[in-house]
Amino acid sequence: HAPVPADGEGYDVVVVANRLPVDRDGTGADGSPRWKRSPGGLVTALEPVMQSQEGAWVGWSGAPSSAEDDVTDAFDWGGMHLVPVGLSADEVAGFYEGFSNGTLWPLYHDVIVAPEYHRTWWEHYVAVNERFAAAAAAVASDGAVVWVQDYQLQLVPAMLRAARPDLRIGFFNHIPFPPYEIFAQMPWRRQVLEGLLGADLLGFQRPSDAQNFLRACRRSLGLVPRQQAVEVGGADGTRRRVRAAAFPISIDTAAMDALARTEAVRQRAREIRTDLGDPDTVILGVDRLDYTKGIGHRLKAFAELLDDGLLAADDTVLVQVATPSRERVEQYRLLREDIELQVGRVNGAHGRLGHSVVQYLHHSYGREEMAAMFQAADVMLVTSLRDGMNLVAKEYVASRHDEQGALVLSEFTGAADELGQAVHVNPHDIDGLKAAVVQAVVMSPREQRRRMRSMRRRVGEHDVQRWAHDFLAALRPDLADEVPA
Ligand code: GDG
Repeated sequence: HAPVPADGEGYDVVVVANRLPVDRDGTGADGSPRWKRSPGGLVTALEPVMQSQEGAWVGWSGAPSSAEDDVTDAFDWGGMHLVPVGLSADEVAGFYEGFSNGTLWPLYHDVIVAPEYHRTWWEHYVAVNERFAAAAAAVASDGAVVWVQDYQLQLVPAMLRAARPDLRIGFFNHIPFPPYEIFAQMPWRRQVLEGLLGADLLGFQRPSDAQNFLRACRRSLGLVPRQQAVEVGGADGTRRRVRAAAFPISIDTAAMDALARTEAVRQRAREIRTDLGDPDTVILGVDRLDYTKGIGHRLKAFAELLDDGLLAADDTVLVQVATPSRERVEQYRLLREDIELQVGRVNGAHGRLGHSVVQYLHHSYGREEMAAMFQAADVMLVTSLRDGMNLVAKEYVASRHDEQGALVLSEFTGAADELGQAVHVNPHDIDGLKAAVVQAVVMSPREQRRRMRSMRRRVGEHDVQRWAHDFLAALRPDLADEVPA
């Protein structure tokens, strides 16, 4: 066992995530590193808990250890204690780009591209998971709650339990958990399941993900699930129950709504439409440039609608924000080439001087600009082939305080479970996708309002603060009163 920090030392709530909640923002005048909060809901969701609870966050800084801007010492930021975990350049390649993004990501997203199984990647994955577990074990107070995040760290729960049996351990999987027939491909499937089973509570996006996990436990480890849980043997011969359940993640709805209502954002939304040439219809897609998002399917449907004359090239613009992502991974380079070729073809066939039908933007934008784009869009397209949740769909809804706009939403997203009033599509069915886009484009303001109201109610009631509250309360009921819902 690892030493437990002395009484009064250590942190009562510890989050362990691949990345720290901050990004490097240059260097201060005194030579010390400057930090800015990283985008994304996880920080927002956990910040209040961390601040009220003596919280620590263990994660990688984002730079390899050899890089000049790497940090090694823990520091306090925004009311939290941040503990950097160092990764060598080889580990970034093997653990992060390799096993996390070249093996697990495609495997867990229904093998949209073929996962690669490399033993050296696995070795890096084990070694790096050990380092995260050791860092967490060193800062958690006696009996602390430790919440491990996501697929990069599936071995941490068991490693942590072995080192620190006093801890209460939770794990949340942000991406889908695949059906056993797919999961079974993985050469290290038992080790992964055993790693996860070190937790007391496993959270998934959808009930079907939790069921897939429990089925994998039965098929691979012979554990029989009962009432959403399996029993495993503890080191001391006792039995321990591990629960697996759905905790659908969400966004900071109030913050998104407030941002969208500011005059600056409303003004910018009007400007965007003017800059686009005041078309009748603005259609929007916002995704990391990732093969799970179905960007190619979307472009194909859009191009065919123009070919068929069902959308007018003069009066329609598709704005596609494709945020750069994982650019050192080969599949992502190939995807970028495919998408850019497709965009070029549509614009070549249907554009005219001074007007492109597809505005393709391979950049990332600030939050305000995103809110303005959401407000400027008549139709939002979310066509993922597989997506744990998809926060963009919820952000679109939260930013439409005018109760206008139509959301086309893939049934293969977690968000589809909650947003029943979106126009649901199977993105593989190109004719179905085309029909859904037309339905959204011609939808009456009245129907838009009816559907948007219902979706806004859902996202208003189920925000990311509630997600964190529900998970932590299920993990340790005594925390329920201390975490704002
Ligand atoms: C994983 C799962 C699950 C994107 N471009 C910009 C920007 N974004 C923001 C979006 C949204 C977030 O990034 C992306 O979240 P998604 O949920 O859409 O997708 P993943 O990145 O794949 O996230 C997913 C999620 O984890 C949480 O559990 O929902 O299923 O795959 O918030 O708005 N934000 C800014 N500029 C950009 O250019 N500011």
